[in-house]
Amino acid sequence: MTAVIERVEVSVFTTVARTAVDSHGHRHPAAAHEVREAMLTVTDTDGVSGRVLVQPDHLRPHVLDKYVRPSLLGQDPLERERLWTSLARQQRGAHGGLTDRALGFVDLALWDLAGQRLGLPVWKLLGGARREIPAYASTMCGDQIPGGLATPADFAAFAVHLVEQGYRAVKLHTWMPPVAGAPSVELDIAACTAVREAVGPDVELMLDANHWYSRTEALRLGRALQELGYYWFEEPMEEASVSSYRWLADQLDIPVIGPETSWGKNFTRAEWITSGACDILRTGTTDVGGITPAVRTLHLAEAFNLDCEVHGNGSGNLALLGATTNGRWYERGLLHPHFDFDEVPPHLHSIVDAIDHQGVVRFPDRPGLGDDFDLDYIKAHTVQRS
Ligand code: LLH
Ligand code: MG
Repeated sequence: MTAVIERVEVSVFTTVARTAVDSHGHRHPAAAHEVREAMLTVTDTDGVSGRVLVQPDHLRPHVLDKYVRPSLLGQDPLERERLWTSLARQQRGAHGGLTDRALGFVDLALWDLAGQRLGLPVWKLLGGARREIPAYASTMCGDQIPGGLATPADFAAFAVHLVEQGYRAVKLHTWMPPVAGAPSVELDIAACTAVREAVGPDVELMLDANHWYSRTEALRLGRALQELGYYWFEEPMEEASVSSYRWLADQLDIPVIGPETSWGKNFTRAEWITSGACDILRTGTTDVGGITPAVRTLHLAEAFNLDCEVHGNGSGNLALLGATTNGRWYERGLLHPHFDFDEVPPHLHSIVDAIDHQGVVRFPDRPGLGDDFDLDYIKAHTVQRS
């Protein structure tokens, strides 16, 4: 008999973090402190579970009871296309209550379940296009931390350190509010110049700046980047204004990449392509509503001869990149001189995206998404279930 979905649970547990987000959502290093994380578990009638770490604000009890459980319970967990579509079609009537991220978390759990059931890593289930990928080092945003990322010289010194570790590409996130004095086109240009001078011409460099510049500020910054031989220019302006990005891309030689944060899943990405608003498309499992629509965006971009780069780290994005050659890099980060990205947090046995000395990440052999959860730790530290 076909197994069907029997349980959908979110467990909130305590763990230890060494980063914290500021009032604008940017992550910075912090002293070790206790935080709450959450795991979504979808289990079928054969006892096979799919698991993914989630942001519980997107999967509150109301969202689980009103949308997720009615769509999933009693259904075949392997029919992801049908389940994703059924959930996505409920977004209109949910008036913002059922987010793209919520769709993404559910879809990731279903992909993990499929991998666990079939004993295969998701990147192979998706087609297996390659076994490894170069990572770019993606820095945290500029800050005011002594010896951190407070000055152009700090960015330059950190970039040299990252290249020594093996990375062949570095992406800067420069200063953004609420950091005092941010944003500043002049300071961004100074940091980008210092990094280029420090690492030389052979390292690929990218910039992800402010997200709120005006058109003229973005153009001035983009012209400086192309002089410095940067590889792409990311999210300098509000992404809802597609015509602003077309205006920018029309005037620059440096590839403009986007959108990252725009809602609207694969549909928005299609609009960016046909509007000529980007030279490289952007997707990501939590940005577009899961692996299922992210695969669609990768194939869509490919058919327009556009690269499509995947935003963000984690097992879902890694699995996606193993299924395509249309994204050239894995975004590894966010990195900072005062933060050890490779340290294994207590709720994991190992990290999914270790790099070798050439800055390359190998796709995991473990079944499912490949996360190496310490389920005993998570169970012992669970403080809430819904
Ligand atoms: O503004 C930030 O903190 C970063 O841009 C962050 O959102 C990061 O995830 C990103 O954009 N990476 O490309
Ligand atoms: Mg970005």
